[in-house]
Amino acid sequence: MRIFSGIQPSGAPHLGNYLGAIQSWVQSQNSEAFFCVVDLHSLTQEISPDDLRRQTLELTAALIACGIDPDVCTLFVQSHVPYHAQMNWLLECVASYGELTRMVAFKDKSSRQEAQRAGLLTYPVLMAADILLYKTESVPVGDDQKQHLELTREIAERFNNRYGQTFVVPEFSKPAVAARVMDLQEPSRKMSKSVSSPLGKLDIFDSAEDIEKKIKKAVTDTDGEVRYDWETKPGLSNLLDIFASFSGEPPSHVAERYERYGDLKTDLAQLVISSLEPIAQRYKALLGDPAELEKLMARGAEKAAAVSRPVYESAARAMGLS
Ligand code: ATP
Ligand code: LTN
Repeated sequence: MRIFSGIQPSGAPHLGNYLGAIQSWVQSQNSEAFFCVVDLHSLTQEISPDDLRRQTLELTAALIACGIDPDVCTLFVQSHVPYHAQMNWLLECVASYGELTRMVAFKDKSSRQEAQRAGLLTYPVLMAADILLYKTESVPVGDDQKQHLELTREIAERFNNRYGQTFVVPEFSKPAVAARVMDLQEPSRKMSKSVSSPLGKLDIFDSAEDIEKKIKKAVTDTDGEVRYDWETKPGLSNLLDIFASFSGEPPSHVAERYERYGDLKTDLAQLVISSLEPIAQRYKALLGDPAELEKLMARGAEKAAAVSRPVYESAARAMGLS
């Protein structure tokens, strides 16, 4: 099955990225899987050139530390393969302004930016380009990306109808548990690299002390009963989801074992710390050899370009570009 997914190098991955996306990438990786560090997407937010360069390398190392194996699948950096930006332009002339302004992520992020970058509006078109360039069948992402994927499907179908069969129409795939990890301080909004406060998001490389502190301080409710119920207990249900996706059991079973929030939080902190520790160790070792990482990235870009180039060329030809 051809799989494609991407993640922005806009900071260390947090629990939402890990449980909502990276964990399912690791489980589903095969020779037909493409995973991409989408550095072009990060330019839609303010980021210094040095930070972008460093974070791109760090995220590549983090993905390998989490279990993505560049010998099994293709791991690469978006800007290293020129067809993404080129395909983006073709698809900007297929998508409509109206459908882009309806994207929830655009409305949310543009309301937080003072000088709104045009790239924030066209961001989902670049994402569609990423996906369609690889004839992707399945896109493992968190729940927050569902609307972008629906737009990708719409763009693919419109292109195929207008210019002839060119693209595969991809399917959305999300994890069974923790497809939407919420902010620990504001459980009504998703945990996010760019929006969450330091206490609201738990990064996978946080120290054991920080993990403990953030989980202890996570917002719950005052009724005191441990029960899995997203309607009335979003903060607690979020913690149960996190617990469940690390321990591999249903969240309601976890809830049955606890009577007090404090005990649940203490055990959850220990579980998160012990699960993340080996990843942090592998990450440190990988960053100690940046030349090897650069080599892996170059090999990934070569493999990705070999697949995406003919798809770009057939789309360009179909539109009348000679
Ligand atoms: P930002 O909020 O700053 O745009 P992000 O935290 O959403 O960034 P991305 O790089 O955009 O991070 O997302 C990478 C992957 O992580 C995507 O598949 C996305 O669906 C998933 N993801 C992001 N946040 C969450 C979350 N809170 N819960 C579950 N999955 C998430
Ligand atoms: N928009 C996505 C990141 C992303 C992506 C993709 C995900 C860019 N291109 C292609 C899946 C497939 C996000 O997580 N914010």
